[in-house]
Amino acid sequence: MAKKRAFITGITGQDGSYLAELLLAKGYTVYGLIRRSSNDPLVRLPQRVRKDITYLYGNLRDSASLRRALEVARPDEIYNLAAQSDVGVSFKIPEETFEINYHGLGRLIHEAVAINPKVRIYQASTSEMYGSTKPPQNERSPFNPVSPYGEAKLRAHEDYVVGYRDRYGLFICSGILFNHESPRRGEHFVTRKITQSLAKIKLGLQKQLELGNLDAKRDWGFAGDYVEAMWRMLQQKKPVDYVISTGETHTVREFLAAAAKALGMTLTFTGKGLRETAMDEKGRVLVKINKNFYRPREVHSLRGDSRKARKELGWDPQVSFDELVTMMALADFERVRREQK
Ligand code: F7E
Repeated sequence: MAKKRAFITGITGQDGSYLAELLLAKGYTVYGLIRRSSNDPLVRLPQRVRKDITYLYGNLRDSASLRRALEVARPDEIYNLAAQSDVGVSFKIPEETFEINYHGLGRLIHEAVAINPKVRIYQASTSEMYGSTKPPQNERSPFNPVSPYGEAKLRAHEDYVVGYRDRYGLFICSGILFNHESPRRGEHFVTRKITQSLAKIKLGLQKQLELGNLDAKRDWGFAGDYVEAMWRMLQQKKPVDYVISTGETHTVREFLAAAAKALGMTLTFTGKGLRETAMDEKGRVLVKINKNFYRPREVHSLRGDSRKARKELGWDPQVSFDELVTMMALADFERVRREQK
């Protein structure tokens, strides 16, 4: 049988790198869309995987570039992981966020279907679409996004995933993924920001860490587990949308305390709101609140109910919250220590 061909947008990100590894291990030929840039776009991809991927230049703002890349890749499966994925930043660049996260999907579908009407498409949808909906959130919960990011992703889901599937019978589905993290997570997301800064503090390279809202609750899973669910969705007989989550929720404060513990530090929290601080055993203030890291509107509490995926896809998260935090904290500690030498 001919090898299956997969096309991944966003291959240079955390999820793209884990998904590429998974698909290569399953015997796929993997094509990755990358933007032309002066920095090395492949930094997050482990060396052993880099050489097995065919990179094609293009981006979601440019239909002609997508067409050219897709004509080379001729994929059986497309995973649309490229996005302006920073929720806080989306308040500052709402048009650009819509351009990529909404119109980008439209362009990708039009070009892909013109080449192969039977192509299977996975769309990276998100728990941010739930916004102010109270937890637990599942496939039947109402969507109430509170950020330009959440709104753009919701419109893409409703117009292109649900809309095109119903109207044109395309094989396209959304994975509604709750937060998923790893040592490869981008450094501006709160989990990596915490583990990287604590590693530097522990090694005497940084004095303090500044954060925003510590009360926000997130359902954090391991990205390596979540890409398995993406693949399973495209192997189903019919395209169906699924919530992918652990079902457990923790505050940012809990993540911070657990990461400190993994590095042998005990944090004591005092004060409230903007005056809250976290001190170490010696009374040194390691964490302060900076109002600039608060968002104009916040998603206060997310906890996904992924029973449908567990039942129909046979998918289960393998890494617990404590294992995830420890994995990230130790990976950053080792990396910072290595780079220091
Ligand atoms: O924020 C709070 C912040 O930026 C988590 C993206 O992958 O997951 C991610 O979106 C929480 C928020 O992720 C800081 O206010 C406090 O409540 O790590 P985050 P996110 O916004 O949940 C979803 C599923 C996606 O789809 C997105 O693409 O942490 N927080 N202090 C902070 N957040 C950041 N970034 N930095 C802080 O200093």
